[in-house]
Parts: sequence; structure tokens; C-alpha cells
Amino acid sequence: MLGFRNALLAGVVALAGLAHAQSVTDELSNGEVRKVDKENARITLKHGPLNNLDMPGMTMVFKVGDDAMLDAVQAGDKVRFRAEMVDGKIVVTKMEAVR
Ligand SMILES: [Cu+2]
Repeated sequence: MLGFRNALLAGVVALAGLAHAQSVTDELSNGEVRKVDKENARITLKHGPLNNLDMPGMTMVFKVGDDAMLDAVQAGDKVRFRAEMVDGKIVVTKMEAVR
């Protein structure tokens, strides 16, 4: 019985470690800017798979966490970016143009 408990505990610890590792990675995804909407602080990106959001590649509109991000890019730019779920909305929290 002790063996089973220990095995169970080891499993729980392993899972917790995995969740922690995922939350601390700051992996960037590839995207291409389709449209910049400064008035509404939104950007349309054609993006590759977003592993942290379990989302396949597609073209969609994102809110940006900081309006200043939109000054650094324009339609046609290739970008590396990070999108995260914030208060139930998907928000671009980090973005850099790839030159
Ligand atoms: Cu998407």
C-alpha cells in the first residue's frame, strides 16, 4: 500500500513540475502582420501554432497589451510574438518584428 501511495505521490509531483515548466516558458510564436488597428489597440496576425493556447495556425484579430507595440510594426511585417489568455481574452503580451 505504501508503494502505491508513493507512486501516486510521485505522479502528482511530476504533473506539478510539468505545469510549472509550461507556465514559466516564454516561447514566442511566428506571425505575419495583416492589419494594424491603432484606434482599437488590435492587430490582425496570420499566426503559426500557439502551443500555450492550444491553437492551430490561423489568421485572427488580437488585442495588444500595450498600444506602443503597434507603433513598431506594420502590415506585411514578420513578427515573433507571445499571446496569452488574460481575463478570458487573448492578448498579445510581447511582439518583435523579424528583420
Ligand atoms: Cu488564432
